[in-house]
Amino acid sequence: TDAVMAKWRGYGLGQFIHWGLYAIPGGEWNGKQYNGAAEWIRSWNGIPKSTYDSLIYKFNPVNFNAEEWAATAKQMGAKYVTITTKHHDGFCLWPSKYTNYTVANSPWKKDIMKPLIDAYDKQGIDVILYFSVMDWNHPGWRYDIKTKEDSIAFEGFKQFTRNQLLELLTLYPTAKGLWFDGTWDKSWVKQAAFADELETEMRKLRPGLIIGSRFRADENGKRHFDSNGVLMGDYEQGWERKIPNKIEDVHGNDWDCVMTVPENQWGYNKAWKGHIKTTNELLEMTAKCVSLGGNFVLNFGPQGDGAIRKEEKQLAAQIGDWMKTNN
Ligand code: JFZ
Repeated sequence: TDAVMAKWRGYGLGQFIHWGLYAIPGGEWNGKQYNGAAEWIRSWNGIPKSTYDSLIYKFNPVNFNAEEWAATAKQMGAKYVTITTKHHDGFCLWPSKYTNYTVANSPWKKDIMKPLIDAYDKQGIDVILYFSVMDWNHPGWRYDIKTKEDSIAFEGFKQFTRNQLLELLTLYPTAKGLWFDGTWDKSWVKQAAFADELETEMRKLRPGLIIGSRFRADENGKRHFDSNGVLMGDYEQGWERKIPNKIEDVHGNDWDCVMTVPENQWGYNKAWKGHIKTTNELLEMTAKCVSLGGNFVLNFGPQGDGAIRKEEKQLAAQIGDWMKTNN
């Protein structure tokens, strides 16, 4: 892990990819533009589970080109990429054998993670797997555990989570680490002992694996330190759309800052909402993060058809031009 982290510290700029079924509606439902992060459309828009889940039958990204995604990251000067293997909706971009809710059962049929990881590997760009523990598709997932029935269901969910993580680490051995999300619910926060066990298992299976601190996030989604104030994870995942002001703010920890181009949109949104950050603003953020010892990870939300929107391609090219001349 030390050697992998030594390399991680030198990344500087990274690319984040949010891609899944939510890219198909792209922030719009029944002709109405919805006011929230596009990847949360099912939840905030009150879309019935069965209606949302049937988006799987529309997942057929004919313009998906893994080489092009990796080339865009390369052009931007990104040294690593974090890709959503599964976001909160539970849809898996890999053919997991632990659920039917995967690419394998979409019209596309094929694995998305494998060609992506191969393409990024070929460009020399390291891959980190984003994984949401919260899973709106799984029958055993709970916000909170109140009844005996809840706890039985949640035990099944824990095994499912364990199986999926070990599956990912087995299927994609070149991935360097994990970026966790959806760990803030009461149900998960109370599973510290299980998380310890699972962490040991993951590290045994994949020596050198790096694990983000949000694996242990508390109920407020805050960065998680143990009772001695030691960060629980190899790097701090707490800098979300915000940048530390001074070096003291990071308490000597490794950290990454993940950032959106519009205000708070991670998945593809047809409408580019709120203030759209300019290339200069993004470069300034990159420089600030790097000067404070962190990595800056810029989010891309590819379209439902698999293409990268032109605004993002343009940003990647402009950032890349600056990176080339200013290293
Ligand atoms: C989460 C997701 O809900 C969101 O869709 C996206 O994937 C983002 C990268 O992560 O959103 C969060 C999680 C934690 C905080 C804020 C937004 N936080 O700790 O402030």
